[in-house]
Amino acid sequence: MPAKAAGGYSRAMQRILVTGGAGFIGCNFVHYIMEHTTQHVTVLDKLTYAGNVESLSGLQSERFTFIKGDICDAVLVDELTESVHAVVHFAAESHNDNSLEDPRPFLETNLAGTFTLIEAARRHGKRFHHISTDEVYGDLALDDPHRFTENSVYRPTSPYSATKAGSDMLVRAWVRSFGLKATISNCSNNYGPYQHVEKFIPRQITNILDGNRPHLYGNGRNVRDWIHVQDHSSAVLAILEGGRLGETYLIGADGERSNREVVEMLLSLAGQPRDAYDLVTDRPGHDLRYAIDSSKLRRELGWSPRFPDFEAGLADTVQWYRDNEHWWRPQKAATESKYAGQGH
Ligand code: NAD
Ligand code: TDX
Repeated sequence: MPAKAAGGYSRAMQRILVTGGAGFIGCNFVHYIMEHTTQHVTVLDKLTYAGNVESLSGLQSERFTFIKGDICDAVLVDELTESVHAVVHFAAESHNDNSLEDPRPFLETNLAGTFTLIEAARRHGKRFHHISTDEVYGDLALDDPHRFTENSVYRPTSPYSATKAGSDMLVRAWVRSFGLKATISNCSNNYGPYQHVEKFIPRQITNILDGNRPHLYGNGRNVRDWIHVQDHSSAVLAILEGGRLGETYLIGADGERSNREVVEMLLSLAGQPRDAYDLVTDRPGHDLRYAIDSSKLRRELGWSPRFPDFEAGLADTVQWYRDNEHWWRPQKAATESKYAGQGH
């Protein structure tokens, strides 16, 4: 994408629209913005199975508005986009396993929803930040010395990552064709509070808390590059404030661990034998390894992670799930029965 002058956003701007703000990363970002800026935040969220308004409880009401709605609703999106200075777009169907069962909602939300938002942003000349994932680059061999960079080739492998890749391409095309004032970030795997129990780390934490054995897909050697969700939030704010329009920034915190290592750490934290897990049928098309080189973000914007110690962050996350059973308990049984139906 062509680089344009930095800016298009400052903390002096008073209103931002956050899509998907009742989901895992979106709600953590909303809490971060409320704490670190004086802005008014409007959340637009459809409250799918993955959204939970409880994750937003306790926010100052005069600086915060919640709207239940769909990012594919062009009339609503147009009205909300007109009323803010910037749009930060987190809303998505986000779980790979679900995309293998039923890809259609991924096409609707991730492609048609993003299209609806960028059309509104370009009509009203608003700053737009698109949240994406490292999965658009496919996977790496375990011994590949390279990591993903902003110049890596797009090679998505799942219905989820294909629709995220498509949404990135739409944003890039709107920048070039219509001068959309956009930036894109592609982040690695997030962990931390408020993550749905369908995802790997919360699923295994809550299995252990329930006295059940963690489930590792395949041989457990797949590698993910973990970043604390608060570090994702600080990176997105840094890009909004200083990122060059039209540019893509990769976000990562050098947190590569195999799934097996993560489960062993969780079992150790629970005082259980490190091998008290089960290997289960692998995910079809399971990406082997993701790894992010975030040096562009660090060099250009001076960003660095504030939670680089994965073991410490994981222990805090375990404690959060211990302390907040009321938040995750209502989703647990339905999630496990869905997995059981899928053969896990
Ligand atoms: P999530 O599934 O926890 O939350 C998604 C939110 O979007 C939910 O609140 C849901 O209700 C809402 N939503 C879904 N469809 C909608 C629609 N049509 N209209 C309005 N709202 C809708 O997802 P997450 O893990 O918080 O991911 C947020 C974003 O970050 C996604 O774009 C994802 O691709 C990206 N991302 C996630 C990770 C990760 O590790 N989880 C890593 C990199 C990038
Ligand atoms: O029970 C499990 N056992 C297991 O071994 C689950 C749910 C997962 N896994 C493995 C699959 C992956 O190798 O753990 C790893 C992480 O799985 P997920 O939490 O499903 O995440 P992943 O597929 O890596 O995708 C995540 O990171 C990138 C997010 O869900 C995406 O939204 C994001 O784009």
